[in-house]
Amino acid sequence: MAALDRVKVLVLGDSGVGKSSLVHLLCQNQMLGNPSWTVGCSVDVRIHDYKEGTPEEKTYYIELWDVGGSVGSATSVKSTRAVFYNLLNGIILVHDLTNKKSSQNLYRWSLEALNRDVAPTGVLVTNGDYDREQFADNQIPLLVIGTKLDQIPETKRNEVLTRTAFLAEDFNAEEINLDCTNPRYLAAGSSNAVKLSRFFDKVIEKRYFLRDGNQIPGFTERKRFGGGALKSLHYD
Ligand SMILES: Nc1nc2c(ncn2[C@@H]2O[C@H](COP(=O)(O)OP(=O)(O)OP(=O)(O)O)[C@@H](O)[C@H]2O)c(=O)[nH]1
Ligand SMILES: [Mg+2]
Repeated sequence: MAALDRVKVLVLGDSGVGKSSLVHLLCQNQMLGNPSWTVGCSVDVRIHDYKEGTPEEKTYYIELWDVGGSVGSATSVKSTRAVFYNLLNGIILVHDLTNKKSSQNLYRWSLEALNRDVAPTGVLVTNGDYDREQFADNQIPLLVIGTKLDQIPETKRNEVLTRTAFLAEDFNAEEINLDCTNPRYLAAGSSNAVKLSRFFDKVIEKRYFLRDGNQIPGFTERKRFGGGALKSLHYD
């Protein structure tokens, strides 16, 4: 591939919520035919036109890091996952609209990736508690995506969508709800496609156009800097 500037976006959420299906849809524009559990992490790339249709238009690679959601929160497992969290520029939080627990767990996923659950010893801790204040100063753009909309009966849609709107508000994020097996939900020009494009623009803008960038150091770098204030690092 030609050398284009790129950004790294993590795709996080519980096992089975549809992360791999979503990434396939985003990068290949089609349904993932034979999904199987993701072990470790797999990366796919989407080409994105930043500020499309304006004089500043420029093409970027969006690396989507699909981190397998299986296994729980044992310290060793979380430390292993932390490898993937280095130098991230954005996070897509994925939850299954038919599974409330997967929505609640997004707080944990985001705190884990944003390194907000690092104990003073530098060990990633298991902590089910979350504090909304912890997102108040977050500089990493977040997008909340609810999957399996097709599995929600019409009669329940309002209730479910009200719940997810509150969730997205907690993260100060836009939300998209869709069926990952149906490319129509991200059709060009649709409101979902516009939200998605706006999110990627924001990620690129923070990474390349704002003075301090938005990358946060990963686990190791943070230790190196003494676990103090977050610093901006460049990874290319
Ligand atoms: N009906 C429906 N099924 C979906 C949707 N999204 C995902 N699925 C199905 O849900 C199952 C799990 O999807 P995956 O994409 O493998 O889930 P994952 O989040 O990558 O799971 P891990 O790799 O284990 O973390 C698959 O059978 C998908 O076809 C959706 O929006 N609607
Ligand atoms: Mg997967």
